[in-house]
Amino acid sequence: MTESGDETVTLKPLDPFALIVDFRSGALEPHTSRTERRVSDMHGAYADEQALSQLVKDGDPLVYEVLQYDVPEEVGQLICCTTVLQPGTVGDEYFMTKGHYHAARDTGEVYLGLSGHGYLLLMTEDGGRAAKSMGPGALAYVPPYWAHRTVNTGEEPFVFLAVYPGQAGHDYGTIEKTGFPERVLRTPEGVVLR
Ligand code: S6P
Ligand code: ZN
Repeated sequence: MTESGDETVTLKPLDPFALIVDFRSGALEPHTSRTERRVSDMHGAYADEQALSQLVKDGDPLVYEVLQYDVPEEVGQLICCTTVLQPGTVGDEYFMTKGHYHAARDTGEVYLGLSGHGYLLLMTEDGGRAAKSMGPGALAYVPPYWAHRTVNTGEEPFVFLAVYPGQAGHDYGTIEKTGFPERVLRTPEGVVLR
């Protein structure tokens, strides 16, 4: 138990552990949870809703999965997980994650690129925006208060490791309403952020 000011935080004991991350595939062993998002989970995220509906009819492909070894969602804990974001497009927009603010806005996050290539898009509620190119070895810092979304601009899965505070939580609703300022598009001239 630790005390800081008026707050008393109780940490449940958790044994140290070591996991194996396969940098190429993103496999995390062991893991205790796996979340998958298919095209049908992404309604409203892409500009071309018609292209999205067609993809759903054509087999509803996997867009990404998140593998995690769960720890208590509490102050003091760190959550580690891998994301495997498949290559592909909806219309001319590259496959991407839903994107979120942390429900506890004052929590940051670290991303480490493991394989494949893409972008990390970031924004704040008061108009801040940023885009960071991601590839193997890229270490990106998501400061507190910044929403974040990743986009796969390559031909192979874009795989990264994320580490974030246990109490962070996820707010998807705000992004569903506002979207991100940039879309990442496949064009004849190459990748364009618009
Ligand atoms: C969690 C962290 C990542 C994402 C994952 C999927 O805070 O940022 O693990 O959850 O990349 O993205 P999203 O936006 O669907 O949670
Ligand atoms: Zn996050």
